[in-house]
Amino acid sequence: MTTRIALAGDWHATTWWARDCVNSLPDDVKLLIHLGDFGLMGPTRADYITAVNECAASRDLDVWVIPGNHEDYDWLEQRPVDDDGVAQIAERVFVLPRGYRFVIERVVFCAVGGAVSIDQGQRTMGTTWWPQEEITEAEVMEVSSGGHADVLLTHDAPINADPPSMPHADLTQFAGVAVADKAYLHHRRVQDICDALTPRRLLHGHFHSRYTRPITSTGPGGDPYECVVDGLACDRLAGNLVLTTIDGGAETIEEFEVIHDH
Ligand SMILES: [Mn+2]
Repeated sequence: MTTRIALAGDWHATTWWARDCVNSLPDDVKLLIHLGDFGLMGPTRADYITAVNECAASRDLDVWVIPGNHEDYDWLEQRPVDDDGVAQIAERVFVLPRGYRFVIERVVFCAVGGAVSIDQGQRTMGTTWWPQEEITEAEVMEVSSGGHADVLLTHDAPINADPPSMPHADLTQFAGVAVADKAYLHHRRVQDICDALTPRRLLHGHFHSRYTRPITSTGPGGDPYECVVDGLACDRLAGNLVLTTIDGGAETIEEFEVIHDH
């Protein structure tokens, strides 16, 4: 069997973009996994969730969301979850908990959302910024204890990927030393999870930039391993969406251009 799924970077509750993404997909794609900053804003953006759901339902497609940092975690934590911690927020829209594992065509995936909002100084806690956005040390331990996964899906990037972002000195200037340090510590935590799971591939969002970079690091027991890191761009940009073909226990990624003339 061959299964094709879509992976998307940040949408920031941009309804027209989300619609165009879903409507552009080939008919055989029945699952879109979103890598965070989807725009989970609860009742304040119920229109967006409804629009994505209707679009997905019309194409018989499910949307799985890995939360990012710009999501209303207070609202999210109130959603009922199933035995695996998955919250169904609409008929075709599901939110995955940190450390959620699933298998498609013998490829083991692990999803771990969360990142640090570097502009939290300009935001209001509980209204436009939520401290639950961060992966905690305890969560790093818990996710790591699950052992190897083939593909790791995150919102933040592992530090070894050196994602296109502000250098620490510039970030300190912008956000202050405490937030800059927190952001870098968070990249380190994603790297720690990566080093425990030793995936051959990691895909993430958050940096609004499409890039591919092989990294080397050290797994459990001190053995070196290689991982190909893919960052996806955000809404309105090329490189926001990729297709993944999974066949015979292996996955291949292809670029996908969103069509806007439906
Ligand atoms: Mn983000």
